[in-house]
Amino acid sequence: MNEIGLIGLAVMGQNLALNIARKGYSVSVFNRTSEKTKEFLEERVKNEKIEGYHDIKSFVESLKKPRKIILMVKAGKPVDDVIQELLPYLEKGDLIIDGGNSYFKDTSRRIKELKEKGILYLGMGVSGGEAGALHGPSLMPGGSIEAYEMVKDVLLKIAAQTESGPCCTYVGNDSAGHFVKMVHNGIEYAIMQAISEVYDIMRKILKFSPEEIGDVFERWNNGELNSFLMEISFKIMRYKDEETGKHLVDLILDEAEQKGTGKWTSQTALDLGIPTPSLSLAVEARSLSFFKEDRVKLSGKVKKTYPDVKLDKEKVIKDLENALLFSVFTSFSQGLWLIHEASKTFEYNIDLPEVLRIWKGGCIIRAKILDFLREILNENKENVNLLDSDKSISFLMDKLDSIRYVTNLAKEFYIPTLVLSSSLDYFLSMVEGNLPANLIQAQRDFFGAHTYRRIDKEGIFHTEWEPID
Ligand code: NBP
Repeated sequence: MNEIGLIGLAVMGQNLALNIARKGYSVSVFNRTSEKTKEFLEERVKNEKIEGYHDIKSFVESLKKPRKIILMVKAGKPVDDVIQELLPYLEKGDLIIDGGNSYFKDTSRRIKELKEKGILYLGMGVSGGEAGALHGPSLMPGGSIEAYEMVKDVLLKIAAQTESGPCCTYVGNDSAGHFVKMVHNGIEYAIMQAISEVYDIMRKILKFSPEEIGDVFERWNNGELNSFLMEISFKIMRYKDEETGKHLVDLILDEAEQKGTGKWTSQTALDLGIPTPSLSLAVEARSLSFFKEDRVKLSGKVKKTYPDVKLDKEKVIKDLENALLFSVFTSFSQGLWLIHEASKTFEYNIDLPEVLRIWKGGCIIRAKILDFLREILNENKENVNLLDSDKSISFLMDKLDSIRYVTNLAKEFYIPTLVLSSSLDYFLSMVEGNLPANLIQAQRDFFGAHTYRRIDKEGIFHTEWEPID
């Protein structure tokens, strides 16, 4: 009898199964296409105690009761299909853990449906890609605490280990785990886009080679910007295509794909009324990139006249570093505010500093700046958008001139900076006591009698702006 079952042997499932087995647990695996199970056992399993099964019944029967089954299949319908296939063989008290990137509302539904059948369910965000899955991912499990307790020991062992402990914690009730993973990915989109915009400026304005940009990125990675995404970016800059000897990044088509988590983050933020412009603009940037043919066609129609300016390259690099830090900080702050709001609305009961702690290792957005963000949150847990702290304001004000300069410079050279600019605009909006929303209210009242409130007296008002007959 094996201790853990795992279904879905694509990149994530294979590596997670090996990780679990290497921590001393016996694992049963199953994959819809049997051939993959065979290949996995032959090619990757050495001394690990992993057994493959080719039908779901014998897979379930190979597990110790109460059974603990991790699903690492494609999000969406495949998860429901697998649950339906498992159900005839499961018993009350068994546990299913969905480790995929499932939409949090699907997870809530599944938790409810399975609870009625006496089956426990955890929705667990897993971040770190294939290397993380093998060597230690960041794990974000959510659901009932009872379900978490059943697999806590395994999860804490397979997660990435940092100075502040394993990168796994009980995130909260219901779909809290998948919600936090979704926002993690939304922040990931924003940071990736901000790095790409900074790269674009160095490439097109400073005329740096990928090699030179790699050197700048590596330098930054040794400072405040230290992070997994910075590290892979400098490695990407130096990578040469074997066939052509050219920098591979220069040969990659500029159409960014997406699987949905970034879009869901923005959609949810709109639903909950929480401003996340940097996260949303990162999704828009990917969508815009996809219209390659139109972009190429239109670029031929626009005559661009570039300013004749002499730039102090070292100063521009320092400004770019500051602008990136500004954007990273504000992206995290938007995402955390969204998690906080969701925690209240859906009664997740999420501990935000704990979320930041488990993002410190294993995951794609692991970064040095998380320590600083945690310090700010620990000072005042009610400070949900992170800006209401002297430390935050002084950090951002230090970089304000830089991000202003960088975004203006980019515009002079016709370079779009959707995330850098929206990070700046987010900050400027949040620190502005008077926004032009008064005019919006007047317009709404003018054409739709939607009413407005006044600054000089209490009450709800409507004005007959002009006779309608
Ligand atoms: P994929 O997301 O590509 O899914 C492939 C797996 O799903 C295969 O095992 C496939 O079986 C199985 N599957 C499908 Br498709 N439809 C099925 C069905 N109807 N019934 C049973 N199994 C079905 O794999 P992945 O990239 O390893 O990701 C797994 C999960 O982890 C996803 O939710 C993903 O979003 C999430 N995730 C991925 C990463 C990453 O870096 N890739 C990182 C973090 C989280 P088959 O072999 O028979 O087709």
